Amino acid sequence: MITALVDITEDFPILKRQIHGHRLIYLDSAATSQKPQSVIDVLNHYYETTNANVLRSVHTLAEESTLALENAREKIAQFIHATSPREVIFTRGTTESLNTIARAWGDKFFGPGDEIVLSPMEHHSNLIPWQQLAKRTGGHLKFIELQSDGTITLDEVKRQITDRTRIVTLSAVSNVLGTINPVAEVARLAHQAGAIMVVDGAQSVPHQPTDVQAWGIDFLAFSGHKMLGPTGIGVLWGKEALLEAADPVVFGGEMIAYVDREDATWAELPAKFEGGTPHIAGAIGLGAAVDYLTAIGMPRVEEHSRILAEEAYARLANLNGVTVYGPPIPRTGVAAFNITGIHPHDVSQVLDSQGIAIRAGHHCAQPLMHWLDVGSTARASFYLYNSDRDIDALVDGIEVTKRYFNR
Ligand code: 7TS
Repeated sequence: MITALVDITEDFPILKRQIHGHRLIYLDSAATSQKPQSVIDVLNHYYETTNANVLRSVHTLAEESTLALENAREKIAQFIHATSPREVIFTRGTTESLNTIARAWGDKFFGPGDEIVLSPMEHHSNLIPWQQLAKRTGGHLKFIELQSDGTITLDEVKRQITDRTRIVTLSAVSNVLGTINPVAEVARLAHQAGAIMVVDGAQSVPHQPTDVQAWGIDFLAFSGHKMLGPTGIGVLWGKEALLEAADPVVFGGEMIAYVDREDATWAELPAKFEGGTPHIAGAIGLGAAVDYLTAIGMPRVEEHSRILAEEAYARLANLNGVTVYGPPIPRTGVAAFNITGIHPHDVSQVLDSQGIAIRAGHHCAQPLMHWLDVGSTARASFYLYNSDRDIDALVDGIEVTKRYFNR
């Protein structure tokens, strides 16, 4: 019996909703997670009591607001084991973080003939910014070919890295296959070749402990909304020396040291990369999400997410006419599948009629869909408020769907 972690479903008010007369079974956390009451309360409390712009005015609200923002930054720095909060840049999310790295570091240090090594399982957010960087500079993309189960081997990584490789980038966890990639080992190979290692942590930071120093990586991107926080807030973490060396990409208020009519100089980190008014409430809400996850303990969250994803794989793979993608074990967070002869959108719709929310589509990973030789898949994804009761419901729901379409 896999229960939701310490019966925390009570903490998530949305899980009390009924959908088409059924208990909501939310299996779409890889798209966005639900939010605990403590995060919702912190957002309300901020707007009710503290709201003011940060880093500029000298009045009580402005000072409290700035303190709350910096307090959140500090918590997030500790959560990912950053050396300093100066390395934590607030962005809108993983997508903006990865685009920022490609612009800020890439446009300065990547040149003609240089190579970016990445995998075909990347989300478009960790592919298109590199395609565009290569186009702007005359560089190339090289792909780490996948094993048949959707994993990568270090031998294949070694095969793709050359002395022209300047950037190696990988999602720590695939949003479709659930594959857990060996980012620390790949970072070592990248560094041996003199390349930097960029990690897309959108699906890993919510589900497993993150230690950027132990991993030995250079940049990490992740989103607040997939880890119990608000939408519109995310993080770009980078090693301080690399962030110092890189150029800002958003110019305007609060990111400068000095401005005259013709030119400007840049503020210290992290302000250099945070031009304009940040999503203050969002950052504070993400701090509250980090508090919530830390109180439970990320090792427990990791175990829970893995057990659910592996259990889901095993149960779905046992059903007639159902194909599940990615490695059976180890995996985390997701189980993408297809039912023979039924379009994933139809699967999703029939499941929705039973209160079950999943995602169907290409999951912003079209090259991976080509590799799988499918147009799209259905995908159930799990988080700490799910239990094996939800997998039971999914399995029953799939059987209902098959009967509905006479399969
Ligand atoms: N990278 C990965 C691995 C992701 O799974 C996602 C979002 C992103 C980047 C982009 O994150 P964003 O917050 O900037 O949008 N993945 C998904 C998904 O799997 N279903 O909906 C969004």
